[in-house]
Amino acid sequence: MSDPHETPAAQAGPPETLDAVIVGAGFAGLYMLHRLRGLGLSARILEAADGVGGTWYWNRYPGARCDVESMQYSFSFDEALQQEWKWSERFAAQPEILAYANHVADRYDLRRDIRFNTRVAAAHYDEAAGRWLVRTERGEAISARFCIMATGCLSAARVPDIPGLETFRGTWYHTGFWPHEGVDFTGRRVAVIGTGSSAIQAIPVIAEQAAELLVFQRTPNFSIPSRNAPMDAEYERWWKSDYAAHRQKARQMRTGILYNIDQRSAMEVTEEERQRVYEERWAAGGTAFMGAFVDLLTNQASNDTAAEFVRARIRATVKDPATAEILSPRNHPIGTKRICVDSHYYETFNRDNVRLIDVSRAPIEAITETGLRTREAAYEVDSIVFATGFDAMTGTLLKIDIRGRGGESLAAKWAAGPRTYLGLMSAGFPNLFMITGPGSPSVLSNMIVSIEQHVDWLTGCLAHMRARGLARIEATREAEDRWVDHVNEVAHRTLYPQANSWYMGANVPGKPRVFMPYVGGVGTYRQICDEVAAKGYEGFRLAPAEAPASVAAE
Ligand code: FAD
Ligand code: N01
Repeated sequence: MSDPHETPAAQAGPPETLDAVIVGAGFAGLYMLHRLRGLGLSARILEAADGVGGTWYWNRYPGARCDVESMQYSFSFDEALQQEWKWSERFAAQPEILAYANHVADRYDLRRDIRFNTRVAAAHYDEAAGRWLVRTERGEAISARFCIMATGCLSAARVPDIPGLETFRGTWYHTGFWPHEGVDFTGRRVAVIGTGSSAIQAIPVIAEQAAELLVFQRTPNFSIPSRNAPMDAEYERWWKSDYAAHRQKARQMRTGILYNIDQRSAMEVTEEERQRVYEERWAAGGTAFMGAFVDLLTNQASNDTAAEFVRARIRATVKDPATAEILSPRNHPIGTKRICVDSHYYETFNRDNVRLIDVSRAPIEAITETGLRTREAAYEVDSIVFATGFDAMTGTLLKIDIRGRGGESLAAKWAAGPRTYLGLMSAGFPNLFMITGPGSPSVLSNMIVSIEQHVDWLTGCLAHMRARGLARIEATREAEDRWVDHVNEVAHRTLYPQANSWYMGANVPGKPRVFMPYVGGVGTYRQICDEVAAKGYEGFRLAPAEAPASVAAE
């Protein structure tokens, strides 16, 4: 297993000077570099991995694929790119998405400005110079006017703190840093811990190989069949015939995904009509299920009807009624934890070599030399797969020692939860940007749409500053406070806060319970960002390089 937290040692040297440092070479970092070059700025990406792709570099577990259709889960900024690239399936698998990221890096000649195997340890703002000093784990230093964190919302994989892992004599893996050479589970007894999106994709594939598969479930999730299939030529033609216009529509949608949302409430139609609509969505597959009625995430009674429909499908699919019941989610409204999309997940529990173990009441207490022990029983396995998720949205950022004005640390500032203006900047940290940061739609959306929107906005902002001889931008505390309140207020108009989800930080012991993404919708959010820019970057303080903050233009 490759350890993602180690970078090879190198000599420290004098700081290199650049206009901008970008941390991370996933889709966000790659596109940001491309746009900064377009502005004529000198920029470099620092990337911990030895390749591009971010999520798709690290998450190589069996069954990994996107759940936003590939025709949409792809860049839209270059018509030639979107016309020429051919996706082989409705939902591309990880190797194909990684190949796409590599193609993008090569096509736009990005690699010459990426330093791989380089993990950023610290970023400190030098107020006098108006520059960020970025330090890597190897001790290299780069001085840059702008520092752009493209570090990803789901890039700090978490192995839960279960005692005894070091004593385990078998092999163990985490879906979020899977061995590049793959894993052959043939003949092995395998434990999968977790039943989130990663597990739900991996379990059916591992079950086909393993001699025995034990699935340790703490909380069941709702999952919708993907109906994945080879790319339909007619569908591809439809997209490509007017790609720009379709993308434009997608950008205005709540999720940044073009699909039909039924504008009726689930409560205003007859039971028969509700079932018809759900059946139709279930048969079509994918996350569009949540668009069956307009109020599924705001009205508990409506949500209950969708949740019960899925539970009925689970009962109809899983032959053993006791197993079906354990797989049926009852402790959160459907969609308030990230809805899963699968290929034959529930069917997998009909296999003789697969067993579901409910650890909701009898948690896993220890890893032993030969397997796992819950409060009730011991299980012998050869391999353990942790599909236990991420310290999402803030985890990766806060692993970096980020210090802004007056040496204030971002970790201290965010101790009670992330505070940003628009998910783009945090007050007190001038010229430090986040792509899809907390407080933006990010993980509630087609992330490539949200990445492009942030990168485009930021490119416009930097061009604006250059045209006016401005060198510093900072969110004001007042604008940030207003935005944080707004993000909370909108979240609490929905059912989302009812779930113990990673959106709320609930999966990490001790993490503050704050709803982190902006639930107001991708289209609405874009409009807000555009209005902010049109009003001369309202809520930000812009200043020439050497001007003290007190005389800066508001
Ligand atoms: P990432 O891809 O996470 O890239 C961040 C990069 O930053 C990584 O390469 C990391 O190594 C690097 N990095 C982090 N910290 C440091 C540091 N200190 N120093 C140097 N480098 C650092 N979203 C969707 O919209 N649709 C999907 O279908 C979908 N499927 C997903 C499936 C999986 C298995 C997972 C985990 C996520 C999925 N997502 C999906 C979300 C996905 O993370 C985003 O779509 C997108 O890939 C994020 O791109 P990014 O560039 O912002 O971040
Ligand atoms: O992680 P998760 P993930 N004992 O946090 C369980 C994206 N993604 O990697 O719910 C027992 O969802 C935990 O249980 P509980 C997508 O945004 C997309 O699967 O905390 N169980 C849960 O079941 C997704 O939401 C795709 O009770 C323990 C699981 O581990 C996000 O990434 C594919 C435990 C973690 O689920 C994260 O998904 C993959 C313990 N000690 C990922 N600790 C697509 O399809 C944790 N768990 C696009």
